[in-house]
Amino acid sequence: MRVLTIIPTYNELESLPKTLGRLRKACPDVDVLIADDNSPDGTGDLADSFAAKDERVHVLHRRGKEGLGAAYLAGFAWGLERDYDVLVEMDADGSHQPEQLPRLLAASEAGADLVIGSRWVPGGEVVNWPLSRKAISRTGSFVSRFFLGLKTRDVTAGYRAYRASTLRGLDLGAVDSVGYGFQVDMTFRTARAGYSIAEVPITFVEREFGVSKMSGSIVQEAGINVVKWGLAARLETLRKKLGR
Ligand SMILES: Nc1nc2c(ncn2[C@@H]2O[C@H](COP(=O)(O)OP(=O)(O)OP(=O)(O)O)[C@@H](O)[C@H]2O)c(=O)[nH]1
Ligand SMILES: [Mg+2]
Repeated sequence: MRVLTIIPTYNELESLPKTLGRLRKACPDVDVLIADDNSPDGTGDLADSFAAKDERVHVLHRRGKEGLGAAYLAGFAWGLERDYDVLVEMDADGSHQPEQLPRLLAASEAGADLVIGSRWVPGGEVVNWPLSRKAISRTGSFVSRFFLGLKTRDVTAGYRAYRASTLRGLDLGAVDSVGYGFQVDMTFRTARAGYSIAEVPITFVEREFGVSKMSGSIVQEAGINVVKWGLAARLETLRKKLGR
């Protein structure tokens, strides 16, 4: 199984070396693609210096800050072109522990079309989050489950392993959400296309360094979209029924 881990970065000068070092140690056979959006702090140059020393590390330089979703879509395209079997999403900030990647990969190898590293299944946990952030995350998953009819417990989670066949089967060109909404959007598309989704418990650790890119507007965008997608899907089902 050829695995590519995509790490999107925007101003992660302090975090990236730690995360990359841990990942290369925990999973030496896994290739890495750093997708940098021309970080003003020079994360892209730092990524280049790692790539120059390590043939398993690659860098995708992007024009400017276009959001997490756009960076992942570009990373998926890069990996699919190169025939990787599994494409992993991992934050640069240490929230997704590289030492737990083998758990995700085991579930992927066992056949799950999408594996989600989940905070909200038994055994999953969050370290260093205030109650307010936990509430936002759990509410986000609850609202998404309710409106989108999903069974997934952690719908907004960003630590994931997609089989290449799953990504190939989705219309990725139609995905235009950024931030939080991207993960919900992708979960919904995966479930609707009939692919299997497995959740494995992870310990999510809040970032130690750098600045959060989470904002009220990202949460708002995600919330509005979830309601929109849910209604559109129900309308489509209804239309099909009436058409018969
Ligand atoms: N390439 C790229 N990466 C991004 C962008 N926005 C965020 N990221 C990266 O995506 C990952 C997750 O972003 P975070 O800022 O940690 O978002 P979060 O996890 O919701 O919030 P905090 O952990 O509280 O900061 C990190 O590796 C970021 O550097 C972007 O516009 N472009
Ligand atoms: Mg983070």
